[in-house]
Amino acid sequence: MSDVKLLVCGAFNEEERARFDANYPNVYAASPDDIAGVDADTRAGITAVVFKGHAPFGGAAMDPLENLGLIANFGVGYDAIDVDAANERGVKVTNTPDVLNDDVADLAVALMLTQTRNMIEGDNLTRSGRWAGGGSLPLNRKMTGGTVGICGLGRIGREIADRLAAFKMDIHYHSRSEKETPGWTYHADPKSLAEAVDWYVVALVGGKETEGYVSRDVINALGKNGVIINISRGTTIDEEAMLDALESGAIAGAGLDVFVNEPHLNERFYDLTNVVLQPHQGSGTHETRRAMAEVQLSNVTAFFNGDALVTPVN
Ligand code: 8YV
Repeated sequence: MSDVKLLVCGAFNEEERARFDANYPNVYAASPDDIAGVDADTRAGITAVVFKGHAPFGGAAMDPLENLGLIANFGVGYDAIDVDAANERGVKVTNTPDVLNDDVADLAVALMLTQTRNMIEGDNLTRSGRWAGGGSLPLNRKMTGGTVGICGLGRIGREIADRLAAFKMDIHYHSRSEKETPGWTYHADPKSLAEAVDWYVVALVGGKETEGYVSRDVINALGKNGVIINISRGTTIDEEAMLDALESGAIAGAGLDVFVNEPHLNERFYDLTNVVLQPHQGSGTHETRRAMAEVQLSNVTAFFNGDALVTPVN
């Protein structure tokens, strides 16, 4: 059996790969589907996988690793990993919570402002010379003092709400249970939240449980002043229903960092002028990605040393 115990799987950048190399001899697979292609002797020695990305990591990708004990995910959301399949095989899964809350919350606020103040068109108008030629940007809507709903008041949702409180917004939220807040309004269901607000920020966890949670009914309840912001997973929203509402003017707009079939977007998005689209960059700063890598590596080290995992999910 080879002495390589770590398999690196996914689109890690050079710095991230170098960090693994400096700590543990490892073997690389571009995606979970490529794991079976690693030579059998090396596979037999693998006990831990570090994973980055959103490609499905199911039981079929775990089975070629007969001694696998850990999948350490790079990201707080681990919906790509089939945790039931991991449980059945006695495989532990870890994630990287908390260290990315600030960046994802910052991006949510940036999406709100960019969409509401039509900043992409403002940039185009300015750099194209159309402003100098007499063009002007139509007036937009004020965000400060508006009414916002956070769908999912977890760690990231809370950071978003805290930021929006500084914008003097009237904050409403929906989550499984009522939370302790500085007087924010609780809604027991996502539709009642939509009826009460103009900005609707989706900060749910991904996975089967929340698939289509923001349904057609919820989207339509938002009304023609409604703006949807999504920094969670594309799957949490009925995307076709959202596109229908954006095209018909049933809602005012959207700011989106995540999509159902990303990076391959539904082409209907490209013709819309009332949306701001981002390439799933919520946690994408040097500082945060470094912190995520450290949490991921600390789980691997704990596992190899036989210590308690730092951020286990199962
Ligand atoms: C990704 C994310 O991990 O943490 C999450 O759940 O979606 C992101 O931070 C990152 O894009 C790398 O895939």
